[in-house]
Amino acid sequence: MRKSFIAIALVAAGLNVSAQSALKPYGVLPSQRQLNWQETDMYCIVHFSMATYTDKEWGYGDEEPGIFNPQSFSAMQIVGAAKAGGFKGIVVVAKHHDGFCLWPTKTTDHNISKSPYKNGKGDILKEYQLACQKLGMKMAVYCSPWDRNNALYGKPEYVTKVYREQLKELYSNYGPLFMSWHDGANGGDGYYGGTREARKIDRSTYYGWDTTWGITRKMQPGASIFGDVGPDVRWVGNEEGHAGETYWATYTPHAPEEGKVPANGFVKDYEGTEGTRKGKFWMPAECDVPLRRGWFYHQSQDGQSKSAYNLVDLYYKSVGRGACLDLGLSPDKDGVITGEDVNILKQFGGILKQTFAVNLAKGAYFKASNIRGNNSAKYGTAFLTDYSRYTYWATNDKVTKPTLEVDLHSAKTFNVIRMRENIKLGQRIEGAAFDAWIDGAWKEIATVPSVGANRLVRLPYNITTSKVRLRITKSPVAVAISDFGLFKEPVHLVAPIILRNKLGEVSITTEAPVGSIRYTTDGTQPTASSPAFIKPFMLADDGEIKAISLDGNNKPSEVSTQAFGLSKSKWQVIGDDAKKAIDDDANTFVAKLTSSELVVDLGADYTIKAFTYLPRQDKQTDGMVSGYSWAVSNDGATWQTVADGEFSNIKSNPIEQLVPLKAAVKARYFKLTALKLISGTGISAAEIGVQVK
Ligand code: FUL
Repeated sequence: MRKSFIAIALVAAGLNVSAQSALKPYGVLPSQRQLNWQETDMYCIVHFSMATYTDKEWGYGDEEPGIFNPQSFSAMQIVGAAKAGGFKGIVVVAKHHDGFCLWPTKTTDHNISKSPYKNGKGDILKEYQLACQKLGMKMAVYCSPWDRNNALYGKPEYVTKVYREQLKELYSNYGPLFMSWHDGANGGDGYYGGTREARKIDRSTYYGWDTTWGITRKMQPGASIFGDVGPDVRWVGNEEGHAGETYWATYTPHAPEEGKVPANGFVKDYEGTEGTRKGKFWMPAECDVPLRRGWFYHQSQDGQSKSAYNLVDLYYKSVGRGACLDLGLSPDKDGVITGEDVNILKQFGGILKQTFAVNLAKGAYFKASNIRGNNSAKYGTAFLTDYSRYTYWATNDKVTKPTLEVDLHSAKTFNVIRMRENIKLGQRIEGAAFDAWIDGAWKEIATVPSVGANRLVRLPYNITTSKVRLRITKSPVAVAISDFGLFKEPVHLVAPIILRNKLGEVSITTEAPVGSIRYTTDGTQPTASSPAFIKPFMLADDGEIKAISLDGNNKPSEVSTQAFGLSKSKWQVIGDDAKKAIDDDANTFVAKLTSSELVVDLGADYTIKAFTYLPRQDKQTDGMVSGYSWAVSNDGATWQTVADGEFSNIKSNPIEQLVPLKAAVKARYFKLTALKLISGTGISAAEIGVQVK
């Protein structure tokens, strides 16, 4: 009698008396090692090996160990630079596709003990391990399955006696490892013990991954295994460093069906960018991207590293969408990160530190439309700002579209919103909106299609308000939100944008008004006393322009750098209409289906030092050149081939390929011939060019 009276009274008071049981997990869930990986947020992958010395992206496997001889290799400098950037670990490329092992392995002679480094007593992996221990950084290894040096590659013994043994050595001597990184570039031509041939393997069966991963699990149980399709961490499908705006940590990978491969050949890669809603596996994405243009150090790419603000942008598009960021670092021939790259990392780390130092929502009054079972002690909003990713605010089972009002007590200015789900209970939310109280009314300022482990909304402008509201707009089940934050990015001066038109005129602009723009054309860093940019100027030859913006107090922005080849204003494409390859517009491209040549008349004789090839930029691969020959002529009739080779890794990282010629050559015509394509027939190109200086 008395009991039911109380119940009626509570219902009348609008309170929920139905006891809510513990919140049920939704869908597939992360393992403990995946949670540990997720919390790493950002780490660096370091490419330093044979290709550093041969100036290539992929070594062929015939490199002499004698050329590996860094004079001042410093694991402390490299790991320290990553740490200053806010990264929490490094993945060491212990063996790249060329097969050279940076540790004294027993599995092959092609290793560091045969190099002059420390008189054959060197062990780069050990040096990294000690540096990581000293600096409190996590360590992981990348051991390329594809080995262009090994005579056994392609036979079962390579997997059982070489590759797995190499992994065992790495696992037993250099742990604890937080990841074991397995890239997907497999099979093709190589040295293979001197046979110099192409070897094809069946990617799905050759490596016997189940057995290999059994070894990883046993010897490094804490290591998350990265592969194109997991099993613990998937590739995001591009080497540009971003996940999809809609991003699911769950994934059902499937290989393209025979005969149904779309023209781009990238079925699973595209799917990796967003993942699969209600996917079969918990398999979050890693976004890998090099800081420089390529993964290895190339002097020709000095001055072209991503700026700190480029990295900030990528951070929001990777970590800010719930994935992890893996930034490529490339020590130079001496064995250290260049001063320029060190500074960029430091600046990037500083910006993030400053941005996330103060959560402006901490101490706010949170008013939730529903709290699970009215049990604030267990499911209340206080957990939103306690810095734990796993304590959370939850709603009743039937409440899937709750709102949360955040009263900041006074006006606060922010441009970043952070929100996290407790992923131990799965990825649940399928849509959320954010409102700000502006001029006496709620105004929607952003929406997101997914949340997961981390969601950062970066507004392009500051909002000043005393009240913010979160609305969950779609969720199949009750929500479990572990974090809510508001932050403000430090103000920065916008670096200028440098462009050259078809006539060869350079103009320099900024997105926002600045005090002045200063520039140089001789490769030196611009300062307040460099020439001011007033009007467009001619740059007919190739060259490098550097520019800065200055505010009213002469405070400089970061430096923009733009390299240009010989101006194409007087060029003509011979044979047919392939003008889009010489229109100085990276977004247009030519795709010839029946001929595999592009021929250009430069209009006059030039002494050519290098040529460039920018593949199509539309994410398609038909006609994309991976093997080339390049010839010159003085009359357009007799040709001399002056270069041939491969554009390594062009499919995954389709950046401009710069090929310096062995000796400069005087010519009026050049011809690029595609000898090998990623897919399709003929040849395609966004731009082709030459350098004459
Ligand atoms: C890819 C490789 O082919 C590239 O050379 C680079 O190592 C990148 C991180 O992974 O699969």
